[in-house]
Amino acid sequence: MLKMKATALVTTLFAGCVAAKEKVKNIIVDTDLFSDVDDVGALLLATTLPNSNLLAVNINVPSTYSAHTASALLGYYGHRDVPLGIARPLSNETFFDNWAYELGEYASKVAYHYRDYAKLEWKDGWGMGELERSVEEGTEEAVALYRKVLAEAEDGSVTICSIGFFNNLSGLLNSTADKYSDLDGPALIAAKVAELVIMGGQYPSGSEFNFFGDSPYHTAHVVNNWAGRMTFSGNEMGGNVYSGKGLLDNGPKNDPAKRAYFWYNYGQPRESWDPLTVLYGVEGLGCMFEYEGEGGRNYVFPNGSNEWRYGEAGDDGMRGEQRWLKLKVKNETGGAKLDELYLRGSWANVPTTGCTVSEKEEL
Ligand SMILES: *[C@@H]1O[C@H](CO)[C@@H](O)[C@H](O)[C@H]1NC(C)=O
Ligand SMILES: *[C@@H]1O[C@H](CO)[C@@H](O)[C@H](O)[C@H]1NC(C)=O
Ligand SMILES: *[C@@H]1O[C@H](CO)[C@@H](O)[C@H](O)[C@H]1NC(C)=O
Ligand SMILES: *[C@@H]1O[C@H](CO)[C@@H](O)[C@H](O)[C@H]1NC(C)=O
Ligand SMILES: CC(=O)N[C@H]1CO[C@H](CO)[C@@H](O)[C@@H]1O
Repeated sequence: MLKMKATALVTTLFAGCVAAKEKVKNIIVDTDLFSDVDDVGALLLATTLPNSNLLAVNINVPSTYSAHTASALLGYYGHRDVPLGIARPLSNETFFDNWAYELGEYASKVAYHYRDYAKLEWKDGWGMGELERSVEEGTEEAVALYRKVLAEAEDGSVTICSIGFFNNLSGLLNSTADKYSDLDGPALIAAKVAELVIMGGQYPSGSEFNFFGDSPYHTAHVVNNWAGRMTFSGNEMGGNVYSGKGLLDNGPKNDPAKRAYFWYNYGQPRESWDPLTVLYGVEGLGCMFEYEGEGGRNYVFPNGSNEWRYGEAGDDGMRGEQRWLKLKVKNETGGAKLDELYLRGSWANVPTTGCTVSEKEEL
């Protein structure tokens, strides 16, 4: 009954906004799956959009729980074998909202309750030591994973969606020849990466958390030195689009993304910085987005603030095309589109066999 209702809703919404049919894209997601639930929305899209061929997920925060959560989500949404990388050294941190004292922690909960879907092992009774060892053994160091996956990909075929911090990408730029490739970081990127799509910054200028929140030097290193095509998704766009309500109201009862949204924001929708970024990364402009700032380049200051500059060819002469994204539809329409895509992805992935969380753990 509920499923039929949701399907009807999805069909109706889709009629109004049909994205241009693009070809399937090779996607790597670089996520700070930890302190905000919109990373879960983004991973739901990366694992379920028909045009997404997810090559790898890299995590740019060191929490052991982030790796277990990503592994559980990948397994649940049918991508158990997608390789997972994480920045080391690992920590046992969990998120605590000591800023607004409003938001809940979801990562350890998703990781634990959906552990049977994960490729990373989590046995009952395990403490931090075992959980950490499981991540050490079951994931790769993030920069090594970038190099491996890029080396194996077709030339010019990879879209990287950066929806968190920049340590791993900075490490990729600094990397040198290894067992995966004779090319150094910049040469490997030039050969393999079609586009780097970044959630971060404010446009045309301002200050945003992904840019300043962890290591603004790494942000500046990546944004100011990356030679290829870059597209930015700014705070002003995702911060005005709310999504998740559809999933909370009409999603499958035991869907992990639905529960993550519930645990994090107590039943309220959430800003959509990361999911919009992945949606663009996979589908391109479609009917949702348009470009701004053509002919200019983003510049990041050492404090992580950024500014769009239209200059002489000079310093930037060797750099690729850069634009920032603007919504072409109303903010509400953008949120409704995301909700519709979350519902499609989650209803298409209700496990029919094997371990179902519903039978084991009613939450
Ligand atoms: C978490 O990490 C800290 C610092 O490394 C350590 O002192 C503590 O024992 C760890 N906690 C658990 C539960 O393993
Ligand atoms: C990469 O090298 C730059 C200096 O060229 C340095 O500032 C940055 O910290 C390095 N990145 C990493 C992840 O170590
Ligand atoms: C919609 O988002 C834009 C920024 O993308 C913002 O300027 C505008 O105020 C928002 N409109 C509403 C009604 O929230
Ligand atoms: C960061 O540095 C730039 C350049 O010095 C300055 O214009 C900007 O106000 C600073 N941003 C913040 C948030 O302090
Ligand atoms: C190889 C490499 O540079 N990896 C970096 C990824 O980011 C972490 C910080 O979170 C650095 O410690 C690593 O050096």
